[in-house]
Amino acid sequence: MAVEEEEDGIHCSSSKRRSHNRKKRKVKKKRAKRLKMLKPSISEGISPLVSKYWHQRYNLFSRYDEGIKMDEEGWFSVTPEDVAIRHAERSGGGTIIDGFAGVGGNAIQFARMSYHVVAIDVDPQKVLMACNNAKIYGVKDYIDFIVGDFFQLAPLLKGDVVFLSPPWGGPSYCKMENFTLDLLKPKDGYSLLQVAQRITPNIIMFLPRNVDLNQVEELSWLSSPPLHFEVEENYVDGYLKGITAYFGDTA
Ligand code: MGP
Ligand code: SAH
Repeated sequence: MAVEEEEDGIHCSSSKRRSHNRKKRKVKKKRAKRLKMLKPSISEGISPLVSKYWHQRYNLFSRYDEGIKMDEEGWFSVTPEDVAIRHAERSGGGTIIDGFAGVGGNAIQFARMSYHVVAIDVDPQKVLMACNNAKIYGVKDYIDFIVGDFFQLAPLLKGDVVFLSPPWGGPSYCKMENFTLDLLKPKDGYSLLQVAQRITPNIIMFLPRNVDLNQVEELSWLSSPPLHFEVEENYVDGYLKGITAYFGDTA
């Protein structure tokens, strides 16, 4: 005889309860599966800070699922793939010095256009990740990876274009209403452009969307005569992601 029991405020017999529990388990399983699809897995090393970028992972690297590697700074700093493609298209080619290469977002797109890339990063782990990521895109052989400080290496380098996407001070950069060039790391924008100009006047800088545009234009006046100059807004899925300044022949 079925025993009537009260569970969760619902009256049910033991057989009804079994099927009720089965249904509950199924719903739980489905919910867990859905959450797995929506949430980054802990085994991927995704911190709460990185989670927002993880949701944009295919905009960052369309081949993300093939084994792309990034650390926390890599996640929030990598240039979205479409923007990096744009930078590569506008660079004009030759030998590109990527002074702050990170996990390789830009270097890979320069290399995909068969340009020779010198990819520098001060962090050896980033260079390893960039190298891994370049392998996934099949362009490792176009890139010379160097672990080092761009400011120290610049006087020794030769190249046709210098690409600069330095640290902006972390994701809190956007809290600033007006991002001034002294906030760039490890040195301000003026020092950065001056050092890069020792290599070539053809310079591309990827900067925060809230950057002080008057200051960016002033950078072109560091040279006499002033460098050709142009700025561009870079959107992904309708969202403004950053601003690119083009100097010299890239403008
Ligand atoms: P974001 O503003 O932190 O993200 O970075 P998002 O998703 O636009 O934030 P939202 O909440 O405002 O919508 C946007 C893009 O800027 C990133 O995808 C990176 O390409 C670039 N970026 C962000 N940071 C903090 C850096 C940085 O320090 N250095 C460089 N070179 N690029 C950065
Ligand atoms: N464009 C890159 C992201 C660059 S983030 C991409 O798409 O992946 C900025 C990088 O500058 C970080 O990886 C950081 O390690 C590196 N960096 C900081 N100081 C540096 C220096 N003095 N010389 C070279 N690299 C530096």
